[in-house]
This record gives sequence, structure tokens and C-alpha cells, in this order.
Amino acid sequence: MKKIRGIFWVVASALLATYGAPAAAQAVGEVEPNYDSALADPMSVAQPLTIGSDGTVTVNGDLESNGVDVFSFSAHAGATSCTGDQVTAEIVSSRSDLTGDIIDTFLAIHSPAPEYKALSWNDDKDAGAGNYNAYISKYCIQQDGVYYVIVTGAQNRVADGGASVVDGGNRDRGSYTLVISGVSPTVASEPPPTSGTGSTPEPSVMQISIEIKPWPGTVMARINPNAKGDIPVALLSAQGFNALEIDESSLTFGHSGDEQSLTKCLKRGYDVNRDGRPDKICHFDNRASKFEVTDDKGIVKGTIAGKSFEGNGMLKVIPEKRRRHHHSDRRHDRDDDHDRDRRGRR
Ligand SMILES: [Ca+2]
Ligand SMILES: [Ca+2]
Ligand SMILES: [Ca+2]
Ligand SMILES: [Ca+2]
Repeated sequence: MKKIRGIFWVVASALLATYGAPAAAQAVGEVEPNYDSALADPMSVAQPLTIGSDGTVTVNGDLESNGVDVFSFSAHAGATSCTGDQVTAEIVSSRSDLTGDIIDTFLAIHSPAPEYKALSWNDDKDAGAGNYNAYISKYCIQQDGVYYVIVTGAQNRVADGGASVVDGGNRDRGSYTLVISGVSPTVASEPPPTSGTGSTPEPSVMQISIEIKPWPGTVMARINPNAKGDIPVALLSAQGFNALEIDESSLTFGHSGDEQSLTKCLKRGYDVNRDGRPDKICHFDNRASKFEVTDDKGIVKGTIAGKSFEGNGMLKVIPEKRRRHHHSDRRHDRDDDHDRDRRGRR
């Protein structure tokens, strides 16, 4: 049953990607450290997770000997008991470095800081059948907040309060795949969950990634500074930056990044780089972008929720004398066609 569902999501997300809608599934690699016993609050460095539009996230992790892996996510309660998020956490596969057999994993869901109280936990999904992967089914979230899923080797576990680990003597180590489901998708306006001491101060200007003329097969955008028409630019979403939430009127783009060249932005998002996050496509007037022959990049600047961001994209400026060249005209037409295609799919 699990397998059929997995295949469904792969197919579904592939189809969605084909049609430009946000891919449903989120999959991430584990990032260490995510529990640091040297800190007064070891849980503060938990790895924040972005929940996909299907309410799930898959984490590919590695359990170190005596390890503790902690992941955080925002979850939401309903108006009445058990009508909000019902969190399922499951180790769907694991493999021990020592024996090649599965690791005996243990899972727990802990409450928001600073209590970090264990709310639900499990050792084995089906020990009788030799399945020692941990499985927590449909834990009802009673209160909005940042929750924690903790992976340990059974019978090790994190004590209530988060500051200490009860050592059950397990020294297994190896890889595992953790799937968390039943959680509200991470929404655009919601910052990724972080907690106090583990976060570093953010720089005043956020650096983002962009793609100039982001069409398939385009290795590097070519710009003719004198051509009429628009330059499409994709602003790529990332963790902590939902490009669909930018303040469109703040956008400037071109040679220095300060050019007032915006003509329009497409309303809906397209996942240009196929990372599961819809990206923002905006168009800028070619001439107003004021590119010079020596430019090798275009700069976009703007704000999101009152904060500044900036991104650079590679490009190549075609010498002016070639501006009437047949190829330039064709290329221009092609961009228009793409634009029409994409808008036509709304
Ligand atoms: Ca780990
Ligand atoms: Ca860890
Ligand atoms: Ca187990
Ligand atoms: Ca994307």
C-alpha cells in the first residue's frame, strides 16, 4: 500500500511539473548539526522543514552512533479536537552501517519550545514481522506551533525539556528515510521555523537566485541592448524566500540593478528549476534595462515583506551591429511565443 502511494506521488508530481504547477512533494537531505548537546538548548539547532503542498516532506538522513536527529516544522490545530493537522511520522526505510540490516529506529514528536515535551512516540512498526522501523500514526495537533520530530536509535530518546538524552545503549548507525505527512503545507508568508539561539543574524540584503530568459535549453541568455521588447526573468524561490510574495512594484532590473524597467509579472508561479517551489516570472523592458556590451550579468533588486533582496543572472550581450541579424529577430519571437504559451495555461 505504501509503495503504491509512493508511486502515485512520483507520477503526480511529474505531471504537475510538466504543467508548471508547484510540485507536491518535498524531499530534503538531513543537515547536521540538528541537535547540539553542548548548547543550553540543544533543540535550538533543529533542522527546519518545508512541508510540500501535499502536506508531506521526505528527509533522507543518517543516524550517527548514539545520534539524535531533530527536525522542526509548523503545524496547525483545528477549531475542535482533531480537526487540524494529524501528523504521521514514519521511517520508511533504514539500513545499518554495521550489519546491513535495518536500524532499530525510535521516533518521537515533541511539543514547541521551551517545554519540548514528548507527545507521541514509537519504537517499532511491527516487531513481530521483523520491522523495527518506527511509526507514529496521526498525532492530533491541539495548538498551533513549531513541533519537533526526533529520530534516535531505540531505546535512546530525548527527555522532556530537550536538554538531555536517555541512553538506552543503542549504538546503531546508518541511513534512513523519514516521511512526515498530514501537516499543513508551509505557506508563503510563514518564515521557516527557527528558534532563538541557533539562528544567525540575517544580512540586510537577502541574496536570491534568478534566471534570465529561463526557457528550457537556454544555457546563457543573450541580450541585444537595442532590441525592442521584454526580457523575462525568473526569480527562484528558496527556503525562506517565496518569490510569489515579492512586492512587484519594488522590482528593478538591468545593468546596475537600479533600472526602472519592469513591464509586468505573471500572476501565477512556475517551477522553472523543478525544485518543487513555484518561481516568479517577471518581464523587464530590454532598452530600459540599459545593458552595456561589457556586461556579463543582469542584476535584479526588490523587496519582500519590507526586506531587500538582490540577485544576479548570467547573460551575454550581443554587439550592437548584429541587432538586425535574422537570428536576433527569431529569438525575440520565440520569447513572445513562450510568454503566450505560459499565460495560455492559466
Ligand atoms: Ca544525523
Ligand atoms: Ca544529529
Ligand atoms: Ca525501532
Ligand atoms: Ca523553483
